[in-house]
Amino acid sequence: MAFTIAITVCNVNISTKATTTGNEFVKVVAGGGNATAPWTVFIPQFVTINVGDTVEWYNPTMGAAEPHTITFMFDNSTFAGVVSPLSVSNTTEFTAIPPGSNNEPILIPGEGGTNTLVAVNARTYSPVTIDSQDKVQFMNPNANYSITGDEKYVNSGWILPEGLEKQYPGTGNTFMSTFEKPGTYDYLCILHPWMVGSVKVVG
Ligand SMILES: [Cu+2]
Repeated sequence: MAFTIAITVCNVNISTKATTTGNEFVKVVAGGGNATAPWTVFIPQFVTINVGDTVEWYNPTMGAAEPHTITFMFDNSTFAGVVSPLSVSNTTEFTAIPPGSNNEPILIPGEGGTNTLVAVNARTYSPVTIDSQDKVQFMNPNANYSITGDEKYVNSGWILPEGLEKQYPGTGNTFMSTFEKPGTYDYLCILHPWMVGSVKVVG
């Protein structure tokens, strides 16, 4: 049964396409399904818009805090891994959210008081951009960002179904982007790298 559902999603994914005529607003679903069978697709997968149009991604998964990201890695050197080992000289007490849940950080003691904390890479978790000069700029959750086409990296951060973002502080429900330059903008979900989409911007 699950296999049949996957095939159906795949068909929708390939055949659906939104086309605008200018200054419009296009919605794209990031994920979907439910707790039993969450989808890992963007629908429509391919959108064609005009310069100045805005795309909004949102996560309609029902009853499951399954996160997705909308991530543009324009420059291969900006590939971002989800898991991030970090060297820390001072440690403190880490408390799981919610308290008592089955969750704790990996903390590996090292020599000379330097420890390694294995954490989630903030540049995959939070909305952030890296511009052509390598300047890193974090944004608030539910970011609304105009892509100029000169960036190296644009990430929505984790997008969760409305209300469920509270389980992951600092995450949001939507990501909006206005496209200022013609071109083809491929993106993926960092958490499910087979989950890919593309925005074609025509002038
Ligand atoms: Cu995903």
